[in-house]
Parts: sequence; C-alpha cells; structure tokens
Amino acid sequence: MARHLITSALPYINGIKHLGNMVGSMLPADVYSRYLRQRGHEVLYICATDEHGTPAELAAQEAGLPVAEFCARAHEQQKAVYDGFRLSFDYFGRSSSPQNREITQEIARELHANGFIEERAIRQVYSNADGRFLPDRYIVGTCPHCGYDKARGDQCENCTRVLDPTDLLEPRSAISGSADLEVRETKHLFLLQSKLTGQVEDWVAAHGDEWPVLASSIARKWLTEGLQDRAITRDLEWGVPVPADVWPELAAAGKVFYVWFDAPIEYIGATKEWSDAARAGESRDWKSWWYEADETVRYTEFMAKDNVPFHTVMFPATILGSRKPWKKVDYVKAFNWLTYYGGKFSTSQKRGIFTDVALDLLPADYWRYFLMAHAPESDDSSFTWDLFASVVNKDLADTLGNFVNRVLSFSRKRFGDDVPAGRPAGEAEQRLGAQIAELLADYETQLEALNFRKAAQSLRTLWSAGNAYLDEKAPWLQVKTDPEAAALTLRTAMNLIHLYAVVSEPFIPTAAQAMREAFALPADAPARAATWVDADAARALDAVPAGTPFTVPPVLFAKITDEDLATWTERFGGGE
Ligand code: B3M
Ligand code: ZN
Repeated sequence: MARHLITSALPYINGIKHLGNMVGSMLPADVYSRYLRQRGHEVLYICATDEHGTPAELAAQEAGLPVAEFCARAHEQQKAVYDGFRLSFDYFGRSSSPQNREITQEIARELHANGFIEERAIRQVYSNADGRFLPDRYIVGTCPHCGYDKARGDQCENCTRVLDPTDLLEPRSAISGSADLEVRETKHLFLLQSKLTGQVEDWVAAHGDEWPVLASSIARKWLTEGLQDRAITRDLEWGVPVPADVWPELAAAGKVFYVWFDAPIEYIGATKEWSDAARAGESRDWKSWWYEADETVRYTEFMAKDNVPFHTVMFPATILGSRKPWKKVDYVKAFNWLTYYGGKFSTSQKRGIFTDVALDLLPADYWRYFLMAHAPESDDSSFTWDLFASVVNKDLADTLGNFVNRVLSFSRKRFGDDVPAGRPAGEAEQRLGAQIAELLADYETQLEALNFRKAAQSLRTLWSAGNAYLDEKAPWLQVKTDPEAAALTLRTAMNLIHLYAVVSEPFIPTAAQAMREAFALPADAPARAATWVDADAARALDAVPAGTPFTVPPVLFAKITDEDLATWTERFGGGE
C-alpha cells in the first residue's frame, strides 16, 4: 500500500477565497484524499494559510490590526469555511508558524553552504511617508508609452507593457499616494537559479512525462526561457527573518524572506506542525514523509495553473540546491480557470461567489458536486446560475435524491420498517450487478487517474443505473400482482442506495452519511460500510440483508426554484 502525501496550494491569507480558488486546489485534493482513504491507503492531506508578504501587511493595515493579529483571525475564518466545505485536512497549518521559520532558515543555510545564495546590492524605491521600501507593484504613475495615469511599477494595465518603477512619470506610493519617494541602495539575498537550471531540467525530464500536459508544458516553457537569479528577501516587518548566524548584517537590517520562498516550504512546515500537535500516545512522524522518504511515499500536489511555475521549477530548484534528501513532488495536478459567466472571479473586485457566502446559500455537497462535475481540467469552464441549477436539480435532486426517497418511502409504506426479503435475485438483478461492476471499475479508473470531471460523470451514470432498474421493474405495479417480486426490487434498490453511500462519499460526504445511516446495519457492518464496496458487485448488492431496519432520511437535495435563480442572479450579477 502506498502512503499518499497530498497538498493543495496554500490559500493566501488576505481574504476569504472564491469558488474558483476552491475548485482548483483544495476541493479536488479533498475528493482524492477521501477516495484513497476509503480504498485503505495511508493518506496525509496537508494545507495551510500562506501568510507573509505585502498583501497581508496591507490587508492588516486596512483592517486596523497588527499583522500577526490579523493573520491569526483570518486563518480561523478561512478554517471555518473549509470545515463547512467538509475538507478533510489532516492538518491545516500556518506559514507563519515557528516550524516553517525553522525549516525555511535551515534550507536557506543549506543553499548558502552550497554556493547558491549570493548577497547583492540593488536600488529600490523607498517611500518616506510610508517609512518603507515599496515593491514594484505598489508604485503607481503615468505610463511613458500610453499616458495611462494608473500604471503600476511592474506593468501598465492599459497597454500591457512591462515597466520598471523608474520608467513611471510622476511616480507615487500606491499605499499613501505620497510622491515623496527616493531610490535607495539596499542589499538582498539572491537565489542563483541560473546555476540550478540543468538540475531542474534533468528532474523535469525524468518526471514531467507522468504529469498532465497542463503542468509539464508550463514547466518546460519556463525552463526553455532559462531560469533567472531571483531576489529571495524583502524589506518587510512580517515574514521569516534571515538567519543572523549566516547573514548578521541583513538580519540586523530586518530583512525577511520573500513570501514565495517560504510558502512552498510550509508544506513541510505544516507537516511538522501536525507532528508537533500529536496527542500523548499518538505517533506522528513528519520526517518519514519528507526526509529520506522511501518509495512508498507518493506525493501529489494540487494547484491552479498560475502556481505551476513555482511548484515545478522554482521550488524544486530550492530543494535541489539544498542537496538534502527532501521529498519532491511525484504528480502535479493543475487546473485551468473557473470563470464567472466567462469573466474572471476576482477577490479584489468582489466578482463572483465567495466560499463563505456559498455556504450561506446551500450546503457544501451542492457546491462540491457541481464544482467537480465542471472542474476546469482540460479547459476553462464557466459558472452560470442556470447551469448550476440544472446540474443540481437533475443530478442531485432527481437522479440521486429522488431515487433514495422514492425507494425508501415506498418500501416503508408497503413492507414496513425493515428491508423486505422477497424472492432470490433473478436475471434482472444479475444484469444489474454486472453493469454496476463495470461502471464502478470505470469510476475507480477515473479517480485513480485524477480525472475529476469524468469521475463525476461515472458516478452520475451509477446513479442513473438505479433509476433505470427501478423503472424497468416498476415495483409500484409489481406490488399489485406479485408482492414478493416487488420486495426483491426494493431490497435490491436499497442495496444500491448503500452502494451509492459508499462510492459517493468523496464528492458528497454529508449526503453519503445520511444514506449510510438510513440503514441500521449490525455492529460489524460499519467498518465494511466505511470502506470501499466489494469489487464483486453481486456481493455489493447484498451488503444490506433483508430484515435490516431502516429510516427514511429527509430530502437529500432540494431543488433550486426559479425564484431562487432570479434572486441569486440579481444579487450576484449574471451575464452582464
Ligand atoms: N498562496 C496562491 C495564491 O495566492 C499561493 C499559493 C502558495 S502555494 C505554496 O495565488
Ligand atoms: Zn501604458
């Protein structure tokens, strides 16, 4: 059995994430983790908030809080939303943790010892009014090419030209608006990525073919363009300090590492946080996952495509340059964009649907299923309220929810509170068993291959097979002439419900639990029910024996009405 290490890109701390963030990282990682656990694998699913950098400082300033306080609160807020989405992290850490600080500093020391870090003096813009150096994008002014007066120091949004802050006419601070700026010389650490290009190339050549094209093509493109040496420190108050034993002068000057240097290291840091949080008698060994890990550890990363260069090129360069046996990623699952009516979801412009608001409207399962069924895997995909409503109503309410309710309430009405026995399985049940076995195999194949859209499609086909069987046998007619035949149909359908409970769990854990708990299975059964279904589908359709007491759960999925649709389209803005 493999030991699966799974991470999803670390959500940035400055605000609640939108559905586009969720679908491209945490949610698929959760579906995959849940599936693997059900199949009996050892899984460690790690995530954390990414807390350093200028945007965190500015968000704290806007909130009127010290940055440490702001991050602590924002972490709890995000965590609450992810709990609401039923994300089954083994640990949800913080990149500002002491563990991350320690490991980040250690890796920097190793890079230094191996000759991959160099101190260089650069000239940077300092704002006297703000009392700080300004990162390029926090300097605004007039574009020398097109005259646009809100051009940023790194790029003009209007004519898209790449700029240097010193190109701007009438430059001013984007933070205070002050024009009291000066260029000062300041020292920073540079990671000599140019020296590591060959090693990263070899590593990508050896592993990239196994990744989806979206990930490997981005990695190769970056490598073709060649790796530049990169400043890995900043002049900020909040961050991992440069270790004073190696760089006393820079440490005294208050330099911290750049957020993209310490953020990926937090995958390791958060695992150590998990380890350190072990209760008495519980053994958690972070090192066995990350350091000199043997071949049984398989590491899968989930992220949106804009994060791919950092994970396939920059972070590997850091790790390779440390010359220490840190675990590197085996499989990079990357996603395109989920759009909102073809446009960008945007945190800064508050466009689209945010994860906290989504949960106020509907329970997590509705979103989980829709998002995975329309995951932007091979291409971008677009959220529209119409599409969302039709998927929820058709797949969840009609195909699954209605099946469950129809079967259980009809059986209770005709045969009472226990699963009826009826005749032994006949030809139709055999056919159904064979069909289910085939569909199940397809579902497993898609999940093993991390094809989430196709997996959702297979799942839906499994649900439909139950409806087709029920319509064919028509127990509501059978019961009039041959109650024993009707009882067989209902018992079989109830076994399908139980099977759905098991196999739907990665996508819709809450509904799955309700379906499973509808049956009062004997004491030895829960363990069986919690793991995967028997590959032998004939037995899978026998897991709930005749005589098992059951209850009819409340409606699993309510339909989205035209009125809901109108309200939400109005509230969130539709296609305009
Ligand atoms: N925090 C994602 C973002 O904010 C970034 C991911 C870090 S993963 C180590 O776009
Ligand atoms: Zn311009």
